Amino acid sequence: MTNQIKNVAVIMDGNGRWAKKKGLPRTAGHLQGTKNIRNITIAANDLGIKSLTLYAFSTENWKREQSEVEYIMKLPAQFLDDYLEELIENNVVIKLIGERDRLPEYTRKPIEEAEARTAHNNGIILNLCLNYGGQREIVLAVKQMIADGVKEEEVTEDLFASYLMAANCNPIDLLIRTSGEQRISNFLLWQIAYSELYFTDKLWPDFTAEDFKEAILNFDKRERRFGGR
Ligand code: V0D
Repeated sequence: MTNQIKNVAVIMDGNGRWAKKKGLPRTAGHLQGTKNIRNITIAANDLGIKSLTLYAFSTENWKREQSEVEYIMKLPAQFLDDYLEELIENNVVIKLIGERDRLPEYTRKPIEEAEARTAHNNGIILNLCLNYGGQREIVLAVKQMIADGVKEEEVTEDLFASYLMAANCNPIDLLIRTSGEQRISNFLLWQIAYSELYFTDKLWPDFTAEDFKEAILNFDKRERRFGGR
């Protein structure tokens, strides 16, 4: 039923608010959000979705308090410590999308090891966008095309797309944003040209596999009604 869905993207918003509601420090919300990445990845894989693209950190977030940023940057290593073996058993492929060179070693290294260990898997592709910005991605693509001496008449949508950081990330069929905000916030821009958009008030740590399935069902209904594109 859902086999036409290739790529679902999610803006995982509301971790800080989740913690505040519970009287916990913001970091507790981020930790809970990390656990939910595991749940939603397994759910999406079970639904036969080809790839799940998650926005975990935007350049704007760098302005947050340094202790919070440090905590967040340690989450990838913790996530992989806790769940990599299980994700491998589920055939998940892990990929990092973003400016890697500006990530601290303790963040980048475990992710690159996970990429290497999962590259040959044939299950869902889990794209983790980290130190990623949609406008930055477009600027970097233009710079590289100029550096490569691409000629004006050679520039096409396909060539341009091949220069994007998220080049091997399929077009997004469905973009979900949790926590009530109805904005793109400099997440994928080029790749959402034909996406359906789905907004929910649920905070990311409260967004369950059931909620995810509901979003997918809603997408299927829209596709059946309008035939897509
Ligand atoms: C914080 C909600 C897992 C969003 C989820 C540094 C806010 C929890 C990862 C992760 C973050 C990244 C790469 C990877 C494996 C896991 C993660 C960040 C934030 C940005 F290969 N959770 N998580 N990355 N949060």
